Order: sequence, then structure tokens, then C-alpha cells
Amino acid sequence: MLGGTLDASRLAQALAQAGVDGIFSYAGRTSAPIAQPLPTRVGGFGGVAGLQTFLQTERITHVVDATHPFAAQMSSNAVLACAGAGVPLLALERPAWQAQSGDVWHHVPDIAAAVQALPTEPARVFLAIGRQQVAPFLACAQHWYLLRLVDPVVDSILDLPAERGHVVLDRGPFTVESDRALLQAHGITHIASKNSGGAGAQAKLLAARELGLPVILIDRPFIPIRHRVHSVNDALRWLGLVGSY
Ligand code: 3Y8
Ligand code: NAP
Repeated sequence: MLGGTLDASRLAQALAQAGVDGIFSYAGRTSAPIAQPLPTRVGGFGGVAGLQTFLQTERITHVVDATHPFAAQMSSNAVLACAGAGVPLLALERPAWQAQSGDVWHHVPDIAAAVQALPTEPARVFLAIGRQQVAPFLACAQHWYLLRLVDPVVDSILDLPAERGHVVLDRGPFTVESDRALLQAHGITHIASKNSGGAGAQAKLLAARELGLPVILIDRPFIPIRHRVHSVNDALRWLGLVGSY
């Protein structure tokens, strides 16, 4: 399993309960990822070739890619490595969020377009996109930014003085109550978010709907075609496991 999402953790629980001989994989992006009930490896494989060698060396019979919809490099590597190794691949991917009545969403194709979508007059922006793609926003110095990171700041660019912004450390999944309180406490006027889908990151969008706040929603990157399901149960069925635990 290629992990790093709530769905990956739920599938790992089901595989462990079914006594499946599985290996869970993290990239090693965070300092202390949530422990999984399967043997776990942490770190990159070394591109397509490294992953293909891993599949062959470990005699992997099935790969489930349960990575985040924005982990496009990992997912495209998995398509190529599984084809090269002749190992069946399944993607467990949650559907994108769809706007409901009351949502004030502005869809943009990528980070650069999200920066362009910010207003010219100074705003107070909740940047709920993690750590890796914050710099282009901070270049727009007229705005005040609230950042939410998993690990403490190591990159000085994220060490914002109080007049420029504020960093909160939190891992999620988040709740609507806590996200609404966060938005109100910091007087947020705009939210920037990836269209990650799933329940773990949705709270801020539901809080934004209640508060009538605009959301700049970044579309998912392209990932090559692969067999895909949207539920843990369908992934278990693909592995021939439904009803066996
Ligand atoms: C390292 C594993 C579980 C998995 C929990 C989900 C839910 C909480 C919501 C906000 C949005 C964001 C971010 C987010 C969410 C879940 C899920 C999800 C978003 C952990 C985890 C790893 C990562 C990597 C991390 C990224 C960052 C992105 C923060 C663990 C907690 C913003 C994505 O510091 C960094 O470099 C962090 C990098 C990739 C995006 C970025 O570009 O910064 N996730 N997140 C995984 C690995 O090493 O392989 O530490 O326990 C997993 C989870 N993050 O089992 O309960 O399923 O989506 N993760 C986004 O969706 O926008 C936070 O703040 O509102
Ligand atoms: P990415 O850009 O698609 O991948 C970059 C490289 O990181 C990959 O080529 C691979 O290195 C390594 N990698 C990624 N996921 C891995 C995994 N599960 N196991 C082993 N190596 C992995 O990935 P990303 O967007 O940085 O995401 C990294 C992790 O964070 C993933 O587990 C993902 O599910 C999780 N995550 C990401 C986001 C997000 O917003 N991007 C949100 C929530 C969770 P090699 O080429 O060396 O193999």
C-alpha cells in the first residue's frame, strides 16, 4: 500500500484484521506519521526503477495506491512501475468535493492561478495547502496569511512575523467546530485549499459555507489512467477479501 491518507489508514486496518501479508509505505514527509497496523517502510523508492525493483524483490502481488490526489508523481510512478513489473495496480481515490448551495467557490487549475485569484486589496487568507507550495502566496505581501502545518517550521520563509501571518500546527482530520473557531479567531476573509476530497480536510469548507467565506479551490493534477475505486470495501473486493474478516 502507498499510504498517507485517511482512506489508506482505514484500508490498512481492514487488511491487518484480515491477516493480509501487506507492507504500508510512507514518503517520510512528516516527522512522526501515524503508526499503521501493517509493517511500514518510510521514504522514496528511487523513482520508477526503484519502485519496480522493490516490487520484484519483495515479490509484491498487488499494489493499492491510496495516496492523496495531489501526490501525482507517486501515482504516475506506480502506473509505470506496476506495468513494468507486471503487478496489478488499484487506486483508492476519494471523489473530488462538489459545491453545495451556500458555497462560494472559485475553481482554479493550479497554485499560480490560486495566487492570481486573491483580491488586490489586502485580505486575511487561510492557506490550508500545507507547507510545500506556500512561497508563491507569500510573494503577495499585502495579505495576512494563516498557515496550518503538520510539523514545526524549519524553513525560515514560513517563520512569519505577526504582522505577516501566523502558523498553527495540526495534523487533522479536522472538525467543523474547530475550523470555524480558527477562521473567526483570525478574522479570515479568504481560504485557499486543494480539492483533496474526503472527510479529513473538508471541515474548513463546511465552516466557510456557514460563515459565507469565499474558497479558492485548486483542481487536482493530472494522473495517468489506472483502475480506480472510491471505497475501502471496493478495494477489499478487488483484493478478493470482502466478507473474509
Ligand atoms: C505524511 C501522515 C490519516 C491521514 C490523515 C486526508 C486527511 C489529515 C487533510 C488543512 C489541510 C494537506 C496536508 C492534509 C490532510 C489528512 C491525512 C491529510 C492537508 C499526513 C501524513 C503525511 C502528510 C503529508 C502532508 C503534506 C501536505 C498535506 C498537510 C502523518 C498528516 C495540506 C493536504 O510538512 C509537509 O511537508 C506536509 C506535506 C504532503 C501538503 C503539502 O504540500 O504540504 N499532507 N499528511 C505522508 C507520508 O510521508 O507519506 O503524518 O500521519 C496525512 C494526512 N493529511 O491516516 O489520518 O486523508 O486527506 N495533509 C491537503 O489535503 O490539502 C491539510 O490543513 O486543512
Ligand atoms: P509526490 O509529490 O507525488 O511524490 C514525490 C516523491 O515522494 C515520489 O516520487 C516518491 O519518491 C515519494 N513518495 C510519495 N508518496 C510516497 C509513499 N506513500 N511511499 C513512498 N514514497 C513516496 O508526493 P507528495 O504529494 O509529496 O505526497 C507525499 C505523501 O504525503 C504521500 O504519502 C501522500 O499520500 C501524502 N499526502 C500528500 C498530500 C498532498 O497534498 N500532496 C496530502 C495528504 C497526504 P521516489 O520517486 O523516490 O519513489
